[in-house]
Amino acid sequence: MAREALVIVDFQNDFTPGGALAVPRGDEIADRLNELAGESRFDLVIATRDWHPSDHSSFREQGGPWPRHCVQGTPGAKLHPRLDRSRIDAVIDKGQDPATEGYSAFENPELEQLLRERGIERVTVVGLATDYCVKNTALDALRRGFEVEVDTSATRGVDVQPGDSERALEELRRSGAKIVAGGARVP
Ligand code: VGL
Ligand code: ZN
Repeated sequence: MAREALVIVDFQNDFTPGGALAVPRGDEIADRLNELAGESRFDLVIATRDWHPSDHSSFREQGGPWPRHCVQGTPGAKLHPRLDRSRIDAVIDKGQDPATEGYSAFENPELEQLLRERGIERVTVVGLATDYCVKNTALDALRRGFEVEVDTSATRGVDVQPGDSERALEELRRSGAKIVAGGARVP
């Protein structure tokens, strides 16, 4: 069996209801994330954090598209309190570079290093947001030669334009990712 990692993308306060850049119903995935993180098929469970300097180029004040969010060290940048930290083996921060959007967690080279070190061949990508950081992290994983699965029971999208998340999943499917809707229990 291929060695497998779970990558939980940006499940942080600012991306959940009440946060600065709330993903609609973003908090709904908490239980499913914890359930996945406890599955024995994962040899490694990683949580990523969007971790911006306060003058990041993606903020409106700097001419970017987003309200200020996930500023390093602020409460909004903390992992969501309902994420069971005891199941997380490593936290990888990204988005520090003021010059890039930082949508892909692979912008931090530590992610690939850790996956290679542990002999991971397959990654399941979940978290927030489907149409930005989940999408770009999963596409980068494919480009780097990993088998990629995205479990839509544990992702939610921003959908600035209606259908963005559906289109992101379609692009991922075309690029070679396996899209599953896990968590459904057959009675
Ligand atoms: C994200 C917008 C801006 C994400 C991060 O985590 O999907 N989206 N920064
Ligand atoms: Zn961001």
